[in-house]
Amino acid sequence: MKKKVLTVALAALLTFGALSAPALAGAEDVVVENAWSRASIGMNRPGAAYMTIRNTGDEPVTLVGLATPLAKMPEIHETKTNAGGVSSMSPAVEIAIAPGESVALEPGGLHAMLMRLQEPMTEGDTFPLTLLFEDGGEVTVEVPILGVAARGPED
Ligand SMILES: [Cu+2]
Repeated sequence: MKKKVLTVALAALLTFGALSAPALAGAEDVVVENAWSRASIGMNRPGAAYMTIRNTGDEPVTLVGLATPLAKMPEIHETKTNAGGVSSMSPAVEIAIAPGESVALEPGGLHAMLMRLQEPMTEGDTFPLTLLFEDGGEVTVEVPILGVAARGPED
């Protein structure tokens, strides 16, 4: 009986999808702006990348992971500073972005941590970074590598 309900629901979903194509919401509605990163000193320290992720759709989207040929272990991290002024980073498992909202990855907050760099990050180069969303969608951005002392996308 449970199976039958599921089948009906699936049929309804497929019909809806066919009728409303190509306007399915989700990762397709994600716009990434102002991506940037800093040049690295060698490859022993991880790199970091920053950007604004905007959900222009009508459905919430959830960022669940990252992929890039530049680093073997790219992770979303969050920097937090405690009452004593001590900063620490921890992995942010998933980041939900409500419809019409945006999330900023910026120094001192959320960031894309690029661990186990496969090559040095050289000023003037770019690298592709793919954002993986819960609905299976992906958005790839080309991230410019700025100077070692850059503090924002305009530096
Ligand atoms: Cu980090």
